[in-house]
Amino acid sequence: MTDPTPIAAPPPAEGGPVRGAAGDIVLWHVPMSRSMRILWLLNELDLPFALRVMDLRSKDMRGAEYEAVHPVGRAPALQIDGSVIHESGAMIEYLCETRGPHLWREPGSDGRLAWLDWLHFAETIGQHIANLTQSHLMLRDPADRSLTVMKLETARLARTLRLVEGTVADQDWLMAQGFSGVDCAVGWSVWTAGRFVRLPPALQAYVDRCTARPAFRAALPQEGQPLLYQRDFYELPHA
Ligand SMILES: N[C@@H](CCC(=O)N[C@@H](CS)C(=O)NCC(=O)O)C(=O)O
Repeated sequence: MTDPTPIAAPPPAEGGPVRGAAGDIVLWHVPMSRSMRILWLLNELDLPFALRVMDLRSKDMRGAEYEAVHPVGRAPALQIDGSVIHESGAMIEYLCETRGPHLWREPGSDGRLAWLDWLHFAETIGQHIANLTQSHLMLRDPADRSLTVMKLETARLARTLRLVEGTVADQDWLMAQGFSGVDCAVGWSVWTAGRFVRLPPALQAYVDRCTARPAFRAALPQEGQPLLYQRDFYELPHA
């Protein structure tokens, strides 16, 4: 990672998306959120980039500066090659395609289908994480939470993990040939899912392999950055 100092966002192009200088990569990042997938991958690829850190609980993501980059106000956003990508899966695919073919599976290649499936399946896991994060952490008044929905989402999250477990029980990484970009997508999902469900041994071992990677560790929140999750585990509230 190069200079982590915040840099000014490029001004909005007239009538079009925000455009940075070609060659500049800027990641808009909420520590521990889905944007960690991208920070991890950028570190794996050892690419130069600038990091803009935001706090999900502050007005950072609703301010005019970020609105010019991501009008929907979600994280991550990746400014790259004079354009903006607004979806973490698309960022992983584009970064691997253009900067890390060894972590990609190109169309027509062996493993392409599985690689693509894992990339998108990361968000099947991610949607339940988002729902549980909202219920456990974001709602100010606990009375607004639905225990039924929380139980359902916890069970649905646990079920999604079975697909990953079935694969990483027999091999270290999602692709039999070794670590690839989809491990950044799914690995973050499983690591975060572990705050809401107890991971079975094969999944915990997979998470341990992910977290042992220097590039993963470099993507963890740095001193003074806001923590999205304050607890290792969020128990379901009692009825
Ligand atoms: N599918 C999108 C989801 C983006 C997303 O919803 N990110 C969350 C953080 S993990 C967010 O920005 N939440 C704020 C909000 O929903 O207002 C992706 O993977 O990039």
